[in-house]
Order: sequence, then structure tokens, then C-alpha cells
Amino acid sequence: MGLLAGKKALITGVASDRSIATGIAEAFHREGAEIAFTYQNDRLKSRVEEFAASLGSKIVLPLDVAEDRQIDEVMGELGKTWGGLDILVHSIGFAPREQLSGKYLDVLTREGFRIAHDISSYSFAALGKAARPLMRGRSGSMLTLTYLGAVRAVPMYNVMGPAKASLEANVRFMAAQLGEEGIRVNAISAGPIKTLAAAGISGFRSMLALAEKAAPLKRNVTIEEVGNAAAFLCSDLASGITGEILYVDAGYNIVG
Ligand code: 0WD
Repeated sequence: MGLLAGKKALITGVASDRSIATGIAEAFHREGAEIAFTYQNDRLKSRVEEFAASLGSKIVLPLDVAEDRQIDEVMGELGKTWGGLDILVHSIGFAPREQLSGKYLDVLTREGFRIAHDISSYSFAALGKAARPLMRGRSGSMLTLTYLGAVRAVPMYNVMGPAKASLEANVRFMAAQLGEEGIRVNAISAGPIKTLAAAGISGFRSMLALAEKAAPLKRNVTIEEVGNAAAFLCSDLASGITGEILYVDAGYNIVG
């Protein structure tokens, strides 16, 4: 029997076959979870529907996390069809493109800062607030994706650094509050992986090359490896782990 047999999971952030959320969904499916998906906009709808169908999933809902109404509608729909939720995966990050090339203070704007924090950090708390009632009476688990730029001034990561630092603080505050309801909240800090979001960061290729050279394992990580760690963290095997940032980065964060 799989690690996640009998669990109902909502996975956000599938944008392509290279998305980290795609790797997570494949691992969850292999481990026996039933999965619902969301897509950000009509452009992604058919792609996500096709992928969901390949994993035997019928629940595919629109969700732009900038819209509170859509968040409520997603949770309302899951309440109706599933009657509850065991796992929430938040694999969403965004900053306006011009914020991600050039030096931090030279390109930073009030609006760029606001959007990056809203979409990349507040949205996890917003989804957590809305998912909480659905997790009542079940040992729920919430998971988000972060990056080393939260704790180090990684060149070119710019405003996403403060946004990820805020997201990691969210993990701790949410975990502290939700623990008494049996809900665990964690993050995976993934090493650089070539996805659509990553392509927006200028100099991303040199980040990949640097990580490959310096990481103890002498390579980059894959979405399959992040997926496997996510399956573990959201399973009952990780029942004693909450408020944690788990690095899945071939060891890069411990060197240099
Ligand atoms: O190297 C990397 N790829 C790393 C990514 C290293 C460490 C962490 N991460 C994080 C990202 O910051 C993000 O939080 O992992 C998460 C997933 O990122 P990803 O898989 O690298 O990126 P991608 O495949 O592009 O999926 C992110 C998706 C968006 O894709 P696009 O490229 O279309 O912006 O997040 C979604 C969107 O589908 N997204 C939203 N979803 C709902 N509402 C919104 C929104 N407002 N904005 C972006």
C-alpha cells in the first residue's frame, strides 16, 4: 500500500510538465493519493486537465490566488465533492519580470514588492485559512516550496528573496497555530530546477551550473526527487515534523 493511500490532496501550481508541482503529483499518485488540481488561467486549463486525466483525477478547478473569491470556490467545491481534505500543496511563486533582472535596489518598486509578497507568500496563508475547516478531524498537512534566496542574498533572486523569507515565516506561524488541530505545516527548499518560473530569473543558467559544481552530490536535483520528499512530508511517516524547512538541493546549502 502506498504512503498516501486514502488521502485526498489539492495540488496547485502545475504549469507545465516540468513544474515542481508535476513531480509532486506524480509521486502522490504513485503513493495512492486522490488528487485535485488547480490552474491559474484559461491558457493552462487544457494542459492541466490532460495531466489530471492521466493520473485518473477528475477535479480540475480555476484558481488565481490573487482572488479571494476563487480560493473560497475551490474549497467549497472540495467540501462538496470530498467532504474534507488531507493535504494542501502550494507550489506558486511570482514576481513581475522586471524585478528579476538587474541589481536589487535598482529594479525594486513598491508595487513589485507588494505583488511578489502577495502571490508568493500571503497566498499560502490564504489557502491555509480556507483549507483549515476541511482538515478538521483528519491529520492534515500543508506544504509549500521555497528557495535558499530566503536566507542568503543570492544574486538576481532579488525581491523573491524577501518574499520567500516571508513565506518561511508563514510556515512557522501557521505550524504554531495549527498544531493543536493536528495539522502540520512544512516547506521544501528546492535546489534550482529548470521550470517556466525559473526561466524568468536572469542568470538562472549560471545558478544551475554553480549548484552542480559546488553541491556535495555534484549535480542538480529533479522534480521527481522533490516529489518524493513531498510525499514523505505529507504522509503519516512524517507525523512528528512540523514548521520545518527541508532542503532538497543535493546538499548545496551546507557548503560555500
Ligand atoms: O528552481 C526552481 N524552479 C525552484 C522553484 C527552486 C526552489 C523553489 N521553487 C518554487 C517556486 O518559487 C514556486 O514557489 O517552487 C514553486 C513552483 O515553481 P516552479 O515549478 O519552478 O514553476 P512553474 O512551473 O512556473 O510553476 C509556478 C506556477 C506558475 O507558473 P507560470 O510560469 O505560468 O507563472 O505558479 C503559478 C503559475 O501556474 N502561479 C499562480 N497560480 C495561481 N495564482 C499565480 C497566481 N496568481 N501566479 C503564478
